[in-house]
Order: sequence, then C-alpha cells, then structure tokens
Amino acid sequence: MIETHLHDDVLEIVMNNPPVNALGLGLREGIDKALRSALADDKVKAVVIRGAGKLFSGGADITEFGRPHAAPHLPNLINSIEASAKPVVAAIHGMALGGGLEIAMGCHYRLAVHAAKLGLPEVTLGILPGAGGTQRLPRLAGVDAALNMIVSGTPISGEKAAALGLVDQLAPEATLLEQAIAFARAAKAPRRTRDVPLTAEDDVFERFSVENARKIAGLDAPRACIEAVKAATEMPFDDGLAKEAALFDALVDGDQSKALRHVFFAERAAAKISDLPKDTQLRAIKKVGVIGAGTMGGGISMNFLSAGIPVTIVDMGQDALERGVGVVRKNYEASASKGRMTQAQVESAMALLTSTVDFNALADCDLVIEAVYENMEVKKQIFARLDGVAKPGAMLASNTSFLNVDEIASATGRPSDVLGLHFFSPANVMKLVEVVRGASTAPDALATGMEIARRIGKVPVVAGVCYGFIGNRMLLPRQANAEALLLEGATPEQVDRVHTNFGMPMGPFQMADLAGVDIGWHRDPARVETLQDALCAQGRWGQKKQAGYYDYDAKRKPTPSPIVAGIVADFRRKAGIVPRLISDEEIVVRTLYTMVNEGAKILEEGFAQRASDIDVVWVYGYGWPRHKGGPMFWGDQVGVSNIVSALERNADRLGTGFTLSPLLKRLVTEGGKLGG
Ligand code: 3H9
Repeated sequence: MIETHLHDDVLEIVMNNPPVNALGLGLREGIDKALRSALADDKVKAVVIRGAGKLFSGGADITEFGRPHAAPHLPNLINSIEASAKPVVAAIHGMALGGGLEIAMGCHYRLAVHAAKLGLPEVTLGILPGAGGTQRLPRLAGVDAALNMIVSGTPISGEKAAALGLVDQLAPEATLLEQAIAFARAAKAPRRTRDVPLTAEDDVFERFSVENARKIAGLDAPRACIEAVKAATEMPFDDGLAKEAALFDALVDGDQSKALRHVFFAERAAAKISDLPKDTQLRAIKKVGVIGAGTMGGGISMNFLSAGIPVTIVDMGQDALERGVGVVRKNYEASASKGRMTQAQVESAMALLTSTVDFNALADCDLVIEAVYENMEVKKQIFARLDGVAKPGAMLASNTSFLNVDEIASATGRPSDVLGLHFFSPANVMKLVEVVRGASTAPDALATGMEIARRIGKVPVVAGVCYGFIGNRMLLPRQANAEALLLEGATPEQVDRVHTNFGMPMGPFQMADLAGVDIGWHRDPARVETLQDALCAQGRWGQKKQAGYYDYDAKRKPTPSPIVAGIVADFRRKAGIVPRLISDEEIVVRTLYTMVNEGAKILEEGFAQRASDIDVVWVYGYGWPRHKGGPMFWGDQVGVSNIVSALERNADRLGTGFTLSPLLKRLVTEGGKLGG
C-alpha cells in the first residue's frame, strides 16, 4: 500500500491503494511508519508524499465510518505530518479530495498540476472535513474561499488553488515529482499551516448563511461546516480541531449522513449487473439515431451531442423536425447565455446534429432510440420498420415510460438487440436512465446500454419489464391515493405541502400540472368518470394551459384554484362523499408508505436488482431528497413494521386494488430490512 523511494536525501512516500487511494487503516499505518522512519533516518532531509495511479487521494475510506476509530486516526496522522521536523511536500496530480486534501494541507508545502482537482466534498456525504480541513483551509485559502469550498463541496483546479495560496507551485504532470523533490530539498524549514494567523470580518458567517439559506435549508452538515470554520477564526488551533471533531462525530452518527453515504454507494452499486461477467464485450456506439423530434427526442439528442456523439434525428413532418431542432438550439443558447458553455461549444454540438424526414438515414446508426408518443401500435410499426433499416448489431431502444418492451421487441426479427432506455423529463437535465432489460435483451446490449448512459453523464439503473418499470410504477399508488384524498377532504395544496416539506421538489399535483394532466387521458370530454377527466374536459391540462390542479399566471406561478375546488365539491356530492379533515400523517401513509410497499413488490418480483437501485431511481429521477436516502432506505429508517401496521390500519382507504407486499409482511414476522 505504501512504497518509498529514496532520492539521495529526499524520501518519496507513495500512497498506493487502488482505485482511489482511500485512506483506510492500511494506508494510514503505512504513511505513519514511513514518516517515522524518515524522521529517524539522518540521511533523509525532507519528504515528498504523492499518490499512485490517476490521483493523489479520494479521501478517508467511507466504508470505515460508523465503526470505532482505529489508530492511527487520520486527524492524528495529519498532525504528526505537520509536526515533522523535516519539511514535507505534497505532490498533487489528479484529485486530492476530503482527507486527501487534508493530508496535503498538513504537509508544509504543496505542488500541484494545473488540472488537479482539490476539494473537500464531505458535505455531500452529510459530514464535514474532520481531519483538520475546516481549520487549515481557511488559513491557507482565506475564509471566503474555504466557506465556499467546504459548504458546496465543489473542488477547484490546481490553478485556482495556486491563485488562492493553497498551492505553492504549479508543475506539469511529467515533472511534478522531480520538481517536488527539488522543492523539498530547497525548503529550509517546515512551514506549518496551524501557525498561519487567521482573522475574519465580523459579519462574514452571518452573510454567508443568509446568502446560502435556501441551498442549505433542512441540512445538518452545511450548518456544522459553517460553525467549524467560524471556530477556526475564534479559537486557538487545537481547540478548533476539537470542535471540528465533535461536530464530525455528531454528523457521522446522524440519519442524514447515513442516507447520503447510502446514496453514494447505491449509485455505484447500480452500475453493476449482477448476472453479467465484468468483461462482457461492449458494442461500439459511434453514432446515434433518435426517432421523434418532440421534447423528449430533442432532450435525449442533446445528451449525446454534448458528449461529442453524432445524432441523426428523424421525424415524420418537416415542421416538427424544424421545431425540435430549434428547441435544441434554444436550450444550448440558454446554457451559453448563463455562461455554462461557450458559443463555440454550442456550434460544435449543433454541427453533430443531422435532422431528416428520411427514415433510411438511420441505417448507419449504432444505437437508435425511439421517442414518439405512448402508443403500442405506433411503436410496433416503428420497430418493424427499423428492423428493415438498421444495420446488423445496431441496438434498438424505446424511451417508453410504461409499455411492454418485450411486445415492442416482438415487432422485430432481432429482439436480442432491443431494450428500453427510459429517460426522465427534461431529458437533457435529469440524471436517471432506466435501462429496461427485455426477456430477450442480449447481455452485451444491456451492458452497452449501461455504458453509453454513463458516457453521456447519466446514472443508469437496470429495470425489468413491468408496467411503469421502477419509477413510474411506484407513482401509480401515490397518484391514486392523492386523487382519492382530494375527494375525501384534502386540498392539492395540503397534499403537495406534505411532499415538499418532506423534501421532494414538488408534490403529486404540482408534478401532474408540470407533466400535463392530460397524459393518459382518453380525450373524450363527454366521458367524465374521474377528477382527471373533469379537469381535462375543462381544458385544465396543467401548466401549459395555465390551468390544472392550480391556476397559473403568465410566469407559471401557481395559486389555489376555486374552479378545481368546485369540481372536487361537485364530485363529492355526486359520489355521496362527506369531506372530513385529513391529517398530514394520513397523507404520508397513503402517498409515501404505499410507494415503499410498491417498491417492495418490485424488488420481490425481481424487476429491480436490489433495493438500493430503487432508491437511485427516486433520487435521480424524481428528486427524492438525497439526505433521506430513497424510498427503500427511508422505509427501513421508518421501520418496516411501522409501515405495515399503518398500511393495515388504513387498509379500507387504500382502494380496492391495494395489496400488502408479501416481502414487507415477511420482514415483519421474520425481522430484517428492505436493505435500501
Ligand atoms: C473524508 O475524507 C472524511 C475526512 O474529512 C475525515 C475523516 C476522519 N472511500 O467513484 P468511483 C470506491 S470523507 C471508500 O466509481 P471514479 C467506490 O465506492 C471522503 N471507497 O471512481 C468504488 O467502489 P466499487 C471524502 C471509495 O473514478 C470505487 O472506489 N471524499 C471512496 O468515477 C471507484 O469509485 C469523497 O467524498 C472512498 N473515499 O471517481 C470522494 N471513493 O468499485 C468520494 C471511492 O466497489 N469519491 N470509493 O464500486 C469520489 O467522489 C469518486 O470516487 C472519485 C473517483 C471522484 C474519487
């Protein structure tokens, strides 16, 4: 794990713990031992620490959190590095994150390559830099920069770090080690970060908290980060360290950090397909076809264009095509105007886009994604036609959000090349892609689907073929109960507020208005059987009509709708329902516990590989609050038996179609967790 090389009078210590040089016990022991021998050896005048492989270090070993500290504990190790009587220099290439950067800040000097990434991302795991980071970074980079880096968790480049004073010298990667050795040799004495004086303007913390109030609302870690940096400006160094350690310990044991760490590992686990060999040969995807130039087709295309992959977009009508391409350009221009991309990048992305009404233009595509409206017959016709056009070995994907991928595949003579690639709206923004594995989908097609999704910056999750796959299937009981709650006495505002208070970006009715209340509507205004029918019959199709479950002004600001209240009252009267007071607790049970129940069914029926995949779907596809880990993780935190007993208590309100998941029942009798 640790290699050492003596360069005359400078000892090089190499951290080598693939894949990210996480600072687990073995590495800490190794560094400690190497440092002691350097100090004891008269031949050694200075030390250089660097990382093997592609980075300096990804930080503390997250898998060790929640277990008792094993010596040498990282903060103590870093204190010993700082206390060294011989100069210690960090040579940073690739990333120095979390404990990795904290090691570097314990060193007396830092060299880095220009493109290095230095950051303290602990806050994203619901903790704070607990190995001196909150005390040393403000001393090296200033309070403002430190607050920004620690509270956002966003890394900065080597160049920026040099400008801030966090890095002493920049070097090209090829000569980094050589320059670090020379630097160490020339350094006359240690320069300890702890001795750097630190002052702050009086109101800096107050101002920062106010400016970031919205971003950090409800989150424990950012508040603790601010408190720890403030301590650095108010207390002697060692007291500041003690304060940091106390805050760290409280956070690491808290539910939010457990949930955030869960999501970190869940996302990585989701990338793994349990029954496929790791070395499954992938298909080459050099050119992509998209069928349908609507909102979804355009959004999907943008992902590939942004990743430098040429796209041919096909639509039946020239008008639709031009409109679709226009929207893609407009979206890119909007990014450019916000400074997220340059005009040159806009042009090079657009240059990769070919639009045509000629279906045969899909012949040279390695992957074709169908993104037309949800109609099985239409999709089958398209796939049959595609079968005659696409080259052998091309992957044929549907972006369907509910329909049976096996039936779609049956329209082709090559069902093994067919799969679902279900993007979430807006497809150029939302991270999730459900990679739907059909009964015949070939292993290499599935593995390639996962890989290409990652290549375009998405988080892919494998889903089996069931109605609505993972995410939308779980929406169904939520939406049915939300509608029923309205009839029984709740308002859209109340139901939505319970969800937004929970941390969701929007509630079921806000979501319906955004997506379109008319989705799935039979389009016969004379046939009014449900609330949705009644709204649609009156043209209340959602935000696009400035009227849905809410009324909207021209800027799409919602207000409660008296018309909807009237429609609901009318329905109640006809159905003989006497409205009652609905508690927020009942809304939680009926719209959130029912989702946990549906997730458990998806799991036991084998449509998700693992409970944590369901969590990833909800975090990345629907904005489930990360610090609540996802519905399966949250279900375990609430307690499976609490969920089951609440659902049983409300059984007569959950609709005739409701059944309790056998898995949940079994977990209650046998004990155990969903394992989200
Ligand atoms: C910290 O430092 C606390 C201290 O302040 C105080 C302590 C007292 N630990 O992401 P990848 C695994 S907190 C354990 O696919 P990439 C990961 O699970 C830490 N394992 O690679 C995966 O395993 P598998 C602050 C880790 O190249 C494999 O390594 N640091 C850790 O796409 C490859 O990971 C952070 O928050 C870890 N620290 O991205 C940084 N990191 O193969 C966390 C990774 O079994 N790490 N693994 O699925 C990252 O953000 C990315 O891994 C990184 C590389 C950007 C470094």
